[in-house]
Amino acid sequence: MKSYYITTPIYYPSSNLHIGHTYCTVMADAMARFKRLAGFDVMFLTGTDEHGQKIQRLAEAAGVTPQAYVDGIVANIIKLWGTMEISYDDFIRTTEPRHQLRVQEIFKRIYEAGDIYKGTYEGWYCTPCESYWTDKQLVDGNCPDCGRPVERMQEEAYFFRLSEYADKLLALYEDDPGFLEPESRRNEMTAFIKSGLEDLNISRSSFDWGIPVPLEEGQVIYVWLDALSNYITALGYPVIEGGVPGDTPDAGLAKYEKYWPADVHLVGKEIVRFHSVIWPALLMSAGIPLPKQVRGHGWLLLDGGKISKSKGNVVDPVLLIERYGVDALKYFLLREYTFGQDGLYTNETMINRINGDLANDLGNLLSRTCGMTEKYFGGHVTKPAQGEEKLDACLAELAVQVAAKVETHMETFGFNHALAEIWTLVSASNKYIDETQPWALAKDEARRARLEAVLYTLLESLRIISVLICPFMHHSTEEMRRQIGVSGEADWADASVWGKESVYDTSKGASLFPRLDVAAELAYLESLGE
Ligand code: ME8
Repeated sequence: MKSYYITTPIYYPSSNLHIGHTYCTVMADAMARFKRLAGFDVMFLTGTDEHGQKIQRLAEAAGVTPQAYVDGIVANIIKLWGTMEISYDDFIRTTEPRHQLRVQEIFKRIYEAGDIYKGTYEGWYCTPCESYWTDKQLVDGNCPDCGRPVERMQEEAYFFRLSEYADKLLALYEDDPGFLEPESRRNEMTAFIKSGLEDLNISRSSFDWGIPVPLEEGQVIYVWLDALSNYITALGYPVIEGGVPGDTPDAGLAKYEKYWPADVHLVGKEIVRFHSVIWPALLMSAGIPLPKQVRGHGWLLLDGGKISKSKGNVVDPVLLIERYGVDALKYFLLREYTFGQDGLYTNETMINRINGDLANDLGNLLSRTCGMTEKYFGGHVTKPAQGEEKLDACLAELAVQVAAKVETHMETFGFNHALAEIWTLVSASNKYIDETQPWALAKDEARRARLEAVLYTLLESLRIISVLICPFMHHSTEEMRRQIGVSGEADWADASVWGKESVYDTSKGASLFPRLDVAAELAYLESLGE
C-alpha cells in the first residue's frame, strides 16, 4: 500500500483558532480523506506549537503557568477539530516529552555536524517587552509592540550556519522545482536566498518557556527549530535511548520509515520561508532526507485585512458550524477560494454558496429524485433491461469522467476546480430532469419503463456524486447513500463505474441542506459580531 504523509502547521495556542486556521486544516483534511479513499495509507499530522516568549507573556498576564495557559487553549483546539471532524491521525504538542527529547537530540546532531556555534547576539532590546528587534522592525526607532524606547544589547547565543546552505537550497529549488509550490512562492524564496542568508540565532536566554539547549543551562531552543521538528518527532525520530516516557514502548522507527519523507507540508504563505529555507537546511545538516514538498496557501481576509488573533477580527468557526453544519462550512472554504491566492471572507459569499450550490443544486437533486422514486415506484427502482436513450448515455458518459478530472485537480490542491467539476454533474443531472420530464412520463402508463429508466439514471448519478463529494463532505455522502439506498462505504473506484447497482430502494429523508433566508441569515451573522 502506498503511503501518503500530509501535515498542517502546528498552531500557536495563544488564543482560540479562527476561520483562517480552519481553512488550512480543512484543506489538509480533504486531501487526507481523498488519498485514503484512493487506497493510500495516510498519515495526517497536526498539533500545537506551545513554547516561546509570546505564550510565556500571555500566561503571566493571565496569572497562570504557561503550561496551564496552553492546556486550556489546546483543549479548545482539539474540541474544534473534533467538531469539524478533522481526520488527523496524530496530534503533536511541543510540550510532550516525545517531542522535547527528540528536539534536543536533533540539536545535538546538528551541533556534532559542526553547524552550531556559540556567538553573540546583538539587537535592539525593549526591556518591558523583553524582546529583541532588528533595525528594520523598529517603528520610529521605538519598540514596534509597545512604542517605548529600545536599547542596544547583546547576549551569548547559539547560531546555526544557515549562510552555508544558500547554494544547496538554490540547487534544491532548481533540481526539484516541485519542492516548493506554487511557483510564485518559489520565486520569492529564490530571491530571498539570493539577497543573502545570515546565520540563525537558535537559542534564547531572555526567557525560559522552551526546550532547554542540551549543551548548556540557561538557554532554550529557538521556537522555530523546536516547532519544525514536530514533523519528524511525531514519527518517532530520532530514537531516544531508553525510550520516552509515555511513548509506545517499542514504537521504534516503523512510522518514520513508513511515512518520511513527508509528501507535503501545507503552510500559510507567511511561514513558507521557515519551511523552505530553515527546515531543509536543518535537515541537510542533520543528514535527514527532505520533505517532498512545501505548499504555501494564501490568507483569508476580512475587510481587506488578514483575519488574525492579534487583530481580534476573528470569525468563529464553531458558531458557523452550529448554524450551517460541518459539511457546509467545509464546502464553502474549499469551493470559494483558489489555492495559493488570498481570498476575501464575507458572510454573504458563504450564505450564497450554501444556498446556491448545496441547497438548490445538490439538495434539490436528491430530494426531487427520491421524491419521484417514492411517488411513482413506491421507492423501488430496478436497472432497465433495454438499451439507454441518448440523454441517459450522455449523462452516464459525463458522470464516469468526473473522477479522473477531480484527481487531476487534486494533484495541485485545486479543491475549487475539483468541486466545480463535480458540480457539472450535479447541474447536468438537474438539467436531465427538466429534459426528461418524469412528471409527464408518469401520466402515460405505456411509458412506465422509460420513467423507471430515467429515475435509475438519476439514482446512478447521485450514487457517483456521493462518492465524489466524500473527501470534502462525508456526512452528505452518508446521508445521500442512506436516502438512495446504497449500502457500504464509498469507494473511489466506484465513481467511474456506471450501472453498478441493479436496484435502488430509496427512503426520502430531511433535506440535505435546507434553503436559507439570505436576509435573515445575514442579520443573524451580523449580530454575532456585535
Ligand atoms: O505560524 N488565513 O502558527 P499560527 C489563512 N506556530 N491562513 C491563516 C490565517 C488566515 N487569516 N491566519 C492564520 C504558526 N493562518 C506557527 C507554525 S509550523 C512548524 C509552526 C495560518 O497559529 C497561517 O498562515 O500563527 C499559518 O500557516 C497557520 O495558520 C498557523 O499560524
